[in-house]
Amino acid sequence: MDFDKELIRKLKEANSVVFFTGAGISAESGISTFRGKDGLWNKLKPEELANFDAFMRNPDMVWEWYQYRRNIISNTKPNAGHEAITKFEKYFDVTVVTQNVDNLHGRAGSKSIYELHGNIERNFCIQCRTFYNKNNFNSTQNVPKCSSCGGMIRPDVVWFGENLPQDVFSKAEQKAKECDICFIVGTSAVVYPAAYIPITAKQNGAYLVEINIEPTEITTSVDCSITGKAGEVLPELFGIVNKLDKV
Ligand code: BV8
Ligand code: ZN
Repeated sequence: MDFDKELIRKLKEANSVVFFTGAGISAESGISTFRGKDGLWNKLKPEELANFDAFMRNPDMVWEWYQYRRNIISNTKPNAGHEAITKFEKYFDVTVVTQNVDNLHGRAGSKSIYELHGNIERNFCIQCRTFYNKNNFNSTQNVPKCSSCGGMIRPDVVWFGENLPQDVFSKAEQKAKECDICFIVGTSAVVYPAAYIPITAKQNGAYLVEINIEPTEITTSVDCSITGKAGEVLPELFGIVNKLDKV
């Protein structure tokens, strides 16, 4: 794979790097994306499942959907794309800002991760906010009740119409403002305010690099667009960096 000379020059100089990721980086782990041809949102409407009103209307159906996704995620593992990002930590101050709730960056061992849309392995009571991790409910198909107040338990993910965790978002935004290079990996960049992260990086002088199998909403604003699978491009790119005499 041939990489743009300017990108190599930027990698030589850079210290801090942000990886802004979406469902595409987990596609090679067998987790379907949202908008791709077999994407989740093609079969099911986000407003019917990934929002609070839908949960209150039919908690068991929404819970069952998250149990179905958890089951897929727990039977898969991080791929070469997730792993390559951990290796970049050898030469750069790396920050992962992800929209993914699948915890695969965490399982790959990335040290600095900001989960903008939460994590499907965590749950909390909607009444008293007691937290429960996934192992408490492996097999329960119906929405479980809180042992301290009897309230319904929901996945700790951000649903449409819900605010992102403010502290997580503002820290991620700060990292975007400080980074030298921002990689945009496997995202259609249409969900807000998450999609402001690469724009904020650009506005603060970062070099934007997109890695995707097809053009997206943000392709016209990036400095370097690499067409390919994240699990193939990122290990190759790390191979190049490894040969650069970066200390
Ligand atoms: C909010 C968790 C304040 C749940 C998710 C401004 C403008 C327009 C709309 C809005 C706006 N501000 C707010 C909105 C509304 C809404 C929004 O953005 N709507 C969009 C659809 C227009 N935003 C919200 O509701 C947010 N909250 O704004 O609160 C507020 C409060 C009250 C009233 C108003 C506002 C909350 C949004 C978070 C929702 N939760 N996930 C769950 O997972 O169940 S979003 C979910 O969908 C993901 O987290 C992710 O963010 C998004 C999916 O996007 P991607 O990850 O990019 O996946 P996608 O399939 O689209 O693309 C995959 C890409 O990978 C493709 O490009 C494909 O080509 C590529 N690819 C595939 N394979 C590979 C690959 N690339 C590389 N390698 C491969 N192998
Ligand atoms: Zn409770």
